[in-house]
Amino acid sequence: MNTKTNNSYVKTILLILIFASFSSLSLASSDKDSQQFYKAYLNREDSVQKVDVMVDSFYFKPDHLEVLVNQPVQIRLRSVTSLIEHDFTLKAPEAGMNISKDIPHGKDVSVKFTPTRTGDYEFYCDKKAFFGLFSHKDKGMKGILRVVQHVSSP
Ligand SMILES: [Cu+2]
Repeated sequence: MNTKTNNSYVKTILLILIFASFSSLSLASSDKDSQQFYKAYLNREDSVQKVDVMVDSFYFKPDHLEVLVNQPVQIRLRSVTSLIEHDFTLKAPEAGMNISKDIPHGKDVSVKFTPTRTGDYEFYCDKKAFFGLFSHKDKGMKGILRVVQHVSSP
């Protein structure tokens, strides 16, 4: 009697796990299909490329950014989270970017840097949640900064 109950319990757990892994797989693939890179706005007066990014648990929006190489970039990170602190981390010193900036909840924080090499660079939130059980990055709080060649203006 007891073994039977245990078996059905195990089966239920297995089904939940299988379903969970399938649903996360399909989510990941649909994300890749709909990748669109948001171009930073180049301010002609100060030659700074500017972009606003919304920050919440657990995402950046937009999370695919495109900027020009060898031009200063300013990302304004606007936290709309009510309790949790996030950060903006981008570790690519070979491309002139070595950023780790805390974003207190509900605050606006700006990061400024100049990418010196083209390519795709991952940025993410390096904070941990639930006593280090998972990272915000694991929950999807990440994105891609695409650095492209300088295009001549028409
Ligand atoms: Cu975070």
